[in-house]
Amino acid sequence: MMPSIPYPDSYEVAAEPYGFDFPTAQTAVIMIDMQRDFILPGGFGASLGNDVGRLAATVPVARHLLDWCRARGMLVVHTKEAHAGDLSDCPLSKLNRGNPSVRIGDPSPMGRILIDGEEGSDFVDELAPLPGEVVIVKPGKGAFHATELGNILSKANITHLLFGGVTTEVCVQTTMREANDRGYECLLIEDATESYFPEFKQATIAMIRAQGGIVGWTAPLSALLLAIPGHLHE
Ligand code: TIU
Repeated sequence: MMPSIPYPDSYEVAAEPYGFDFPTAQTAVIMIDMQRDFILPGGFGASLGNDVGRLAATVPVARHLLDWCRARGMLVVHTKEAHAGDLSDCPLSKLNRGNPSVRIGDPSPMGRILIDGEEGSDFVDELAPLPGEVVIVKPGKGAFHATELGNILSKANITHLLFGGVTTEVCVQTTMREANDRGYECLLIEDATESYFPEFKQATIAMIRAQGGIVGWTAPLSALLLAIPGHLHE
C-alpha cells in the first residue's frame, strides 16, 4: 500500500510542443516491455540482429519515473511482449518475419525466447512490478491489441498516460498511437525510452510532437521532476 500523503491534484510539465497538464489521480504510467529479452544479450532483441547495449542506460531513468509515480499513488502499468508456450497467440507472420536464425519459442541462454514465464521474457530486476501493479502480457507491439488494457484504464477513470520503455519506435510508439486514438493524452518521457537505432528514437520523438502534438507530447524526466504542482489534495 502506498502511504496516504498529501499530493498535488495536478501537474504542468514543460513539454513539447507545449505544456502538458495532467490530473494526478487520473494519470497512469505505462512502462513498455522492459524485459531481459530486449535489454540483455542473448535474447529476442539480439536474435533480430540488434546491438542491445544501448537500451540498458534507460533502466535507472525508467525506475526514477516509476518511483515518482508510485510516490503519488498513480496507477502503474507494466507491459511485456510475450507469448503462450504453445505459440497459439503468435501469428505465423510474426514468427517467420525476417527469416531469423532464432525464432520466438526457441531455446536461449535465458529460456525460450519471448515466452511468458521464461527468464528472458521477464522484467529486468530493477523494474520488477510491485505487488498490486498492473502487468499486461501482450502478443503484439501495441499494448491495447488483444489485451485488457483498455478496460483496466477505463475502469480506473484514467485520462492521461505517461510513457517509458522500449523500443521507442516499435512498441512504445505503437502503443502511444493506439492510446491517442482512444482519446488518452499521452506524454513520452524521452530519456526513459530507447531504440536500437538512435536516429529512429529521434525521428519518433519528432513525429509524436509534430503538427501540434499529433500523437502526444514529449519531455525529459527532468521536466517532470520540475513540473509545476496544482492544488494540494489530502
Ligand atoms: N524490435 C524492436 O525494436 N522491438 C520489438 O520487437 N518489441 C518492442 O519494441 N517491445
